[in-house]
Amino acid sequence: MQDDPTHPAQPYKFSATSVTIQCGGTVKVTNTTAVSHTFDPQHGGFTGTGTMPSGSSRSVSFFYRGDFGFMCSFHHWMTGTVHVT
Ligand SMILES: [Cu+2]
Repeated sequence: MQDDPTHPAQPYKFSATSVTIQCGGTVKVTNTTAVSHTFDPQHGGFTGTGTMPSGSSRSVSFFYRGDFGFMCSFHHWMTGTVHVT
């Protein structure tokens, strides 16, 4: 996650909103902002991180093929999709 100075009313975003990985692979998520975020599923399909404090990183594994939406539970405009092939 990173700051988004182009949207002052929505000051955070995921630096990548579309990610493609192979089944069984992982996505590494890093919070580069000063506040907490999450990397959680919109409709299931993977185990979310829960709260990630400022400066933290997590690796999230994907064990099912398909397209899985992710979001920040604190900032609902922060969304994206992982494509698992
Ligand atoms: Cu957030």
